[in-house]
Amino acid sequence: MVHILVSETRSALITGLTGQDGSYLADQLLEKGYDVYGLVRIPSMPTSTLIEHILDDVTLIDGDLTDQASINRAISISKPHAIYNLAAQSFVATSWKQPILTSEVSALGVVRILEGIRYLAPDSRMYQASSSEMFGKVQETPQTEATKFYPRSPYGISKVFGYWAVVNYRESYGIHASNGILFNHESPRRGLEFVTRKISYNVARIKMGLVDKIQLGNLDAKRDWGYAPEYVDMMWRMLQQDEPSDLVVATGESHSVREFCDEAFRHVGIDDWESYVDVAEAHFRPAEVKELRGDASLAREKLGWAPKVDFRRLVQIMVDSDMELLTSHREMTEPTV
Ligand code: NAP
Ligand code: G4F
Repeated sequence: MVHILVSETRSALITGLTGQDGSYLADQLLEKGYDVYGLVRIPSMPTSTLIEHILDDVTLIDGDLTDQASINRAISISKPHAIYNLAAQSFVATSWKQPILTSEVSALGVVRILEGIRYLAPDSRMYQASSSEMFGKVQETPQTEATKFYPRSPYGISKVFGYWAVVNYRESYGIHASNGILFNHESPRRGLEFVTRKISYNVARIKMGLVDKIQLGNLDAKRDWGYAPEYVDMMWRMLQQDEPSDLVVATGESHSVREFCDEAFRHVGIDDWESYVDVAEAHFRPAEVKELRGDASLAREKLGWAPKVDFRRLVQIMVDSDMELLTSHREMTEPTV
């Protein structure tokens, strides 16, 4: 069971503050009374809308996961009780195009954080954003904490490296570091390059007559999709454990990209959605992860965690939010990937 740490104001350092998870985590930690610090890449600041609403409440420290000095500086300034390492080159498709950068950030970046903790904040607790992509070409279904990894992309490989770095620093130096093995989680704050948001955003555009069609890749890929704010809550819960551990966080259900389209178009009253979708070779991957489905029994048992937002509700939340966004005339620039 969770032991909640109650004491003086606690401080948390979040890497990846400007992303989907970082922004939700900051909201939740501020709500709990933490002093929140974020390691941020300065060029992203003027454009990051996800943290606009909390800019007066958080302390931004410029830095980069490829730069040890900036990580050390961030740790020295924030004196964190908790460090959430959420920063990554997180888009799987890009990891084939930028494998070295992906490894620098998403693999070696984890070691840099751990080294910073080791020398500057050995008593702080660390959360590492590990991923179901580590299971890749799955060796069993559903996947649990005991399932063997078989990554299928440079991104997946880098996450396996980060996972083992956390385990090794825990065992070597007694650092309180945990891996959350999170399955896909989505929300209105999801980047437009990821398939769920690409669909919800374009379904809204099609409904409003702003575009005619959407181009997608493999419609048969299946994912275990959950709702991001609930997954971020689990990150915090994991750091409240007396002993660090590695836990799968998932809904236990998988659905295909095709089903996501079906639900999203149906929600806006379009039944013949196939005529609005073109399948394009450019969106297929060199090696595909066909299906991911997680078993979060251990998280449920140890931390009392269970997802509440189901697949259909998730799709509705995302489509409704994009309809609202476009109704307020805020069209976004779509990435070309
Ligand atoms: P996201 O929205 O893509 O956010 C990634 C964050 O990393 C952004 O804040 C980005 O900053 C930052 N970043 C990228 N490169 C960096 C660098 N070199 N130095 C410092 N910061 C850098 O990702 P997310 O969906 O919130 O995911 C959070 C973490 O969970 C990631 O590690 C991801 O790999 C992992 N994960 C995600 C899922 C999921 O389904 N969402 C599932 C499992 C694991 P900029 O604004 O400057 O680009
Ligand atoms: O939305 P995706 O790009 O997410 P993917 O590759 O599952 O990765 C996400 O989840 C991981 C957890 O398992 C995270 F670690 C990672 O950081 C990221 O958040 O693609 C989902 C599926 C893939 O099988 C892809 O081939 O959708 C398929 N797909 C089909 N058409 C497409 C498209 N994906 C994208 N991005 N764009 C398409 O047009």
